[in-house]
Amino acid sequence: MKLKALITTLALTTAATFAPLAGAADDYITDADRIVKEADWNAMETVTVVFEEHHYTPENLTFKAGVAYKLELINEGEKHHYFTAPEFFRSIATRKAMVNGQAEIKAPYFKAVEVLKEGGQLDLYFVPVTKGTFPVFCTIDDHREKGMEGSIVVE
Ligand SMILES: [Cu+2]
Repeated sequence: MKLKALITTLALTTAATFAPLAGAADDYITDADRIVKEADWNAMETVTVVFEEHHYTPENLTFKAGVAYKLELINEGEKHHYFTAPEFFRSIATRKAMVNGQAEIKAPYFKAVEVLKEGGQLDLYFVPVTKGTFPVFCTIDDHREKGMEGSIVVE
């Protein structure tokens, strides 16, 4: 999907849900920044996903549009694993990603994140914006075929 089309989708989808956008949005990053700023981070909900060979627990996630979330991605497996969800990552307003309380990454959105084996952890702070069902999977070797996939619902 082209960025322009995504922006239009974001504007149309969010207008009726929780945060009215001022006219036609033409700047994805500005909109995401505003949504992040306006979210109630004191009411943030924490969701944890554990990676192991070869599955996510839980494998299906549900988020509410407009709510502030911390998504903890923890790898308890013996291999590295990906959390690849490009459509989902572009449907949310990302605040930041934090790695083991030691580093923060600020970016408008991600395509995939890799969490390293035996205890690696990445925390993603975001606000779901666009409703829908999005796939998530691991792109390493045959992990997806072995069951390392799931779905993310934004409602
Ligand atoms: Cu994997």
